[in-house]
Amino acid sequence: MKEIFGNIPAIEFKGAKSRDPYSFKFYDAERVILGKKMKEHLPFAMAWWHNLCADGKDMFGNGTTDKSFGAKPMTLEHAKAKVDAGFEFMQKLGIEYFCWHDVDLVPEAANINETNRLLDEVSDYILQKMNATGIKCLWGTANMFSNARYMNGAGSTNSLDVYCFAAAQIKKALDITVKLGGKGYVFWGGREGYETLWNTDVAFEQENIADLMRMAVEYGRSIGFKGDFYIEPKPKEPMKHQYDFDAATAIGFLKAHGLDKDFKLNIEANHATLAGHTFRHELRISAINGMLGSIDANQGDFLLGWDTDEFPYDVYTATECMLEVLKAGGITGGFNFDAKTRRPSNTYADMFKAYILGMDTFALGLIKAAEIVEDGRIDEFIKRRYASFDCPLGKKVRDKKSTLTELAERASKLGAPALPESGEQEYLQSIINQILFG
Ligand code: XUL
Ligand code: CO
Repeated sequence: MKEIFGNIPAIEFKGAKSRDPYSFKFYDAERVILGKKMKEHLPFAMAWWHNLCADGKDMFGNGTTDKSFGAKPMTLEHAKAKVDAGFEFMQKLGIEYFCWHDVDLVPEAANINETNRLLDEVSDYILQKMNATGIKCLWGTANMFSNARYMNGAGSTNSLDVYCFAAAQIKKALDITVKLGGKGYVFWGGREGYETLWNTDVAFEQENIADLMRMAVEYGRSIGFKGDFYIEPKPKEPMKHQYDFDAATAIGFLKAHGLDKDFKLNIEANHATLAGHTFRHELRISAINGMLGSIDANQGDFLLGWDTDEFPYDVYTATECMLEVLKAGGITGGFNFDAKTRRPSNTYADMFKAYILGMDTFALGLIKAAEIVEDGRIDEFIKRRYASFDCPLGKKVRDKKSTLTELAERASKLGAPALPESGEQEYLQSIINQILFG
């Protein structure tokens, strides 16, 4: 078969000094870090939508990038050309996974039965490519936010017909996820939210969203889906108020509706910052609740208040992320680049350079996070910081066996406690700089 990216070579690791733009500087798939190969720490995934579909169109202008891959857009031939392009792309970069929405794979037809037929055909073709290359599906999802019918949401809609349509899309997307052996199934509640309380019954909408998830779990398990369901929290955009605001909100929602055994979270870096959190905060909140499932690896722009989905280059943030992942013992999902090239970066070559940047950034993050773990000073400091609890009364607190009366007795003997020891934030931050740049 004729190559689509014929002028671009397979990307190899050439080391930090390499000036070859088509080489990894830090991502060395086979390099062992803390007992595990880099590629096992970092199961990277290609996002079908940004990489194979998005052409740079924005609210103010037309597309800048040709993603026809030699076929007429909105045809089955084009859907298959995207499969060819995607697998060639992943093979050249050594990416082992991909993620998709139903409408990324095929153009939506006028009738859902026809859309589903197209999905069957294209997923057959994807499966052939998967078997030939060993590339795997990380997760699938249904796009329940682009079509006008979802203007009031999918689970949160006020229309029973639209609610049924959402159910049908989820059912089919789960069928395809199982067919492709996907490790996960994502709910990003794009329009699951509201604009104004003057027309909204929040309790009813939230119950219906949860029930759609319950039905998805029931159906998924009945057809043999053994992976995790994920919620991908995001506070706003497109809706003003979104129900999955952040990790803590999503975890509370899952627990309140008895969905926490089947669901974990897919944490996206740019969504974290939109919620006014750091990426690291969202990862930590998920991890300590046993719900860190997968990661959408991108970054935002602090000068812009929307979801810019940039390829990650911020090594400091990537290091924090990888430290959280190492501390959590790894993730069951992967690192999906839900990221797009900037609009003027409009060539096929830019697509490759963008992934090289993202993969190298996370590889550097992993290398530096491992150095922080091996250095040990941060861990020691945190342990020491809570050392006052290492006494019989502190142990009772840790074991949740203390009473207000006995704690008050100790306070009364003290009269007034001494100030806690310094938090030494500046010293700790200087250790991080020393490890990053020393
Ligand atoms: C949107 C977003 C989505 C999800 C999948 O902000 O992140 O692409 O990752 O629906
Ligand atoms: Co995302």
